[in-house]
Amino acid sequence: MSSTATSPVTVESINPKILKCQYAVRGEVVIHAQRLQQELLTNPGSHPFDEILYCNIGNPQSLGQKPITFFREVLALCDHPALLDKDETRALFSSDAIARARQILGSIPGRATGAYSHSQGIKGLRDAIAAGITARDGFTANADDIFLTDGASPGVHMMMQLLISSEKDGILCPIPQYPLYSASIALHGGSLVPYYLEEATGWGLELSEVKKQLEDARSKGITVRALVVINPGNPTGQVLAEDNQREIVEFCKNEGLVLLADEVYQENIYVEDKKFNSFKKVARSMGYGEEDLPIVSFQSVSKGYYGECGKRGGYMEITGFNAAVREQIYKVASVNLCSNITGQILASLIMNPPKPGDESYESYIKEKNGILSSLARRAKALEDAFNSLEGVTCNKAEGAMYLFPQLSLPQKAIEAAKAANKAADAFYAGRLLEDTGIVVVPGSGFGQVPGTWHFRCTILPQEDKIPAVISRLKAFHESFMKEFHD
Ligand code: DCS
Repeated sequence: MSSTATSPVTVESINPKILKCQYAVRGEVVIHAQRLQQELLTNPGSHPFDEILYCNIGNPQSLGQKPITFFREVLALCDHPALLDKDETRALFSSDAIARARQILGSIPGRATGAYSHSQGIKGLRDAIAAGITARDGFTANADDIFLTDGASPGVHMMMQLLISSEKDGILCPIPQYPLYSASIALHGGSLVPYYLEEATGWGLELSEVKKQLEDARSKGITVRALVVINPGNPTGQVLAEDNQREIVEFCKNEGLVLLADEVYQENIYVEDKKFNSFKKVARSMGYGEEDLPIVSFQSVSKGYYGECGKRGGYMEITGFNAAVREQIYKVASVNLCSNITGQILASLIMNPPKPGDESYESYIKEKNGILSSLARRAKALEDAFNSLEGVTCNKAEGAMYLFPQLSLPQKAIEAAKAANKAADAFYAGRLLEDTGIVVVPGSGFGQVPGTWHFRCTILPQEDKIPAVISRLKAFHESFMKEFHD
């Protein structure tokens, strides 16, 4: 089909909400990187680097992180149950993986991992997840509150779909934010009500700012329905203190807001003085029950030390909605039939890893701690490197998988960006890519205080590659600053 004039579908005729939706994590810089990668393949030596290093996306296994053995053993056995009847299996798989696979298969009707499940997910797996949450929080979780999803993303979309009827419905979101939120709000036709995280206090969440933005939105006739909190933060990496979380819970309760708690980085904390607390736990420890406020917690198999992004597993735990609303949420889940079963099994495993005394426990802990301590070292090395550059300041990555340094760029660079019709940070990211093969995401993709420039860089390249990444970054930055010196 070449004639666009007669095409029944044109960019002008498709849903304008799709045109409005943006997702920079796989945006222009990344598309350019893929082009360069192709050029390197067909014409080696055509660029000043021999590989593209994707620091744009939190996709650990794509950069060489190994999966956790126990999780994969259980998945393999569940997917091919005939292995359980073979003698060799006992030599190849750990006894607790075999026992877990048997237990999981026993909870799946007909042991059929190729069958659709209940639309919230297999009941036995939801029981296991609820038990994992109870052990984590010290407050009872309920399997009926768990909705298993293909990664956290579909859960977020489902909640936006539930809460947004028109642009009069607003969702309070942190800025900078992970652009799933802005994209999903745009797709569902709502209004993003921004609250700015304070960079000077390590990306602090100031309640006075949230209040101000809520009032401002209300004065414009927007009904604010929910508050999104990403903890630990993406792209900002901060971990909220419990006092701060209490204030947020209190605020949501008083203002009648749904608290959408994105807790996918709950295992990614790299500093001794910070600890993960789920919002539900904080609310319950304040004495608030289900009836006091609705809370949705999102969790994913893509993050943590497991990084199983491609398996598409996750769940949302929904509390504080009345029965009639829950029925509607269930109905929407049932339109999608169910999430994939491998992802469901994995979600139950990350919430119930091996325990002391299990055959896998020692090797599991070694793998887990190895990954987390390496991530902490990589975060610190990159943070120090960014802070050593002229005109760059970078907050600590207390958690998550990213650094979000601020760039003070010379006026000439800002003008050159304008002349190229680009935001200054997109211009910088484009030049970084062309000079070094390193792919980062410009700050504009996450939102930032107007007039400030940032980029997001993951901490995920394997540890032995970090020195080379740092020296390439440094050399590029120095020559960029020299080129555009005022
Ligand atoms: N919430 C946050 C805060 C995330 O960072 C991500 C993914 C998700 C939800 C959804 O992930 P899943 O659907 O895989 O569970 N993070 C993206 C990012 O910033 N880089 O890689 C993906």
